[in-house]
Amino acid sequence: MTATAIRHDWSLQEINELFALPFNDLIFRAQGVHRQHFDPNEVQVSTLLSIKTGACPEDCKYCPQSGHYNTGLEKEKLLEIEQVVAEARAAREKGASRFCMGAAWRSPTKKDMPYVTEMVRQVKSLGLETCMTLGMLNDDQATELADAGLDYYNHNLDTSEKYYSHIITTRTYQDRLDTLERVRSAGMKVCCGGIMGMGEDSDDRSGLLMQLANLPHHPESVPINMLVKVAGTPMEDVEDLDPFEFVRTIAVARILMPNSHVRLSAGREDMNDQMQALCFLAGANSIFYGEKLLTTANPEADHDRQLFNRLGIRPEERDVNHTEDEHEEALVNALEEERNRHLFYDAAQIA
Ligand code: SAM
Ligand code: DTB
Ligand code: SF4
Repeated sequence: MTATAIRHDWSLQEINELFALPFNDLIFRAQGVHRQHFDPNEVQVSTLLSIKTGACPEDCKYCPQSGHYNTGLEKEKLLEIEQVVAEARAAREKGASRFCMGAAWRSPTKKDMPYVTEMVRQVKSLGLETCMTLGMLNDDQATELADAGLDYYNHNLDTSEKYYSHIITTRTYQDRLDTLERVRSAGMKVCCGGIMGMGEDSDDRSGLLMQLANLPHHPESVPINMLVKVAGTPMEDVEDLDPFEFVRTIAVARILMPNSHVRLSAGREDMNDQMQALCFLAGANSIFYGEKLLTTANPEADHDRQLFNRLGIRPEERDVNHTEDEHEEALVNALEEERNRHLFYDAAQIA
């Protein structure tokens, strides 16, 4: 078995061809890639906290926090640092290894920065990895966050470039790409993905994955969200996506970005255990853990613990920032182990 090449030059046609594989072949291939790069029985666990809720000036049609729609959400000012740290400590006690703080902002203001950087410092001092999602950043803000020790910045592209203006009109795709570039240049790890089931077509799902996979560096973390339909948003009645199409999206993300953590992100509350197991089989190896996402429900932590036990999945201790060389070495060791154990057939046979 040869190592999966890390590519940044995928064409839409190649990606569409992966999506079009018979389901079993696609999953087999994705699982093969997954086993070359990760322990297949480990899943990274993050907990989310909304540090500033609602009244967002952006008009993202999926979002309960946009001030453009009436979703009945109670808005909140930026939380006190002590409250954020207390929530982070509680998440750590429950077993999270990363704490993600989200704000309903278009961008942080100058006045917000000392608060959010202090949150990073204090949450990090608990031994947790830190992630923030605060909207668009300028160069100085990206540097300030990196200097505070922020590990990850989440900034989703959400969908393809072609479908973007159907979903959001208050910013452009290029705005998003610019922030991603600033986050990278400042030295932080990138968390970037999208939402499925927003009425997009299959080219849009391929187009999003093409954008992500053809970035100069793959995002370390790729959240694949299933739309949570919230009453009052323009997307409340959008047609359901075929769940197998969602699983396929995870499988293709796994194949295109072998070293990235692919997160089975929002939408698990509406998925049964079997569907989630299929997503793990397709190569998802990260989840949000804890009863709440930002403003909507997530499965009970107890239920997730039981699901992990039933599937023999262990929470990943910490996300280690492997270089591509280290991955290469880890890969050789993992392959050797697989060969010795005769656990898996050569996925390349099907490729
Ligand atoms: N305001 C910042 C931004 O947009 O980057 C950070 C917070 S925003 C809520 C983070 C991400 O949550 C969005 O980019 C979107 O992908 C996801 N999201 C928001 N509402 C969602 C929904 N109803 N279903 C699934 N994902 C959603
Ligand atoms: C991501 O891709 N999904 C998370 C996180 N990154 C910030 C947010 C999901 C939000 C779902 C709707 C809500 O709870 O408000
Ligand atoms: Fe605001 Fe982010 Fe929601 Fe868009 S996704 S409305 S930017 S909170």
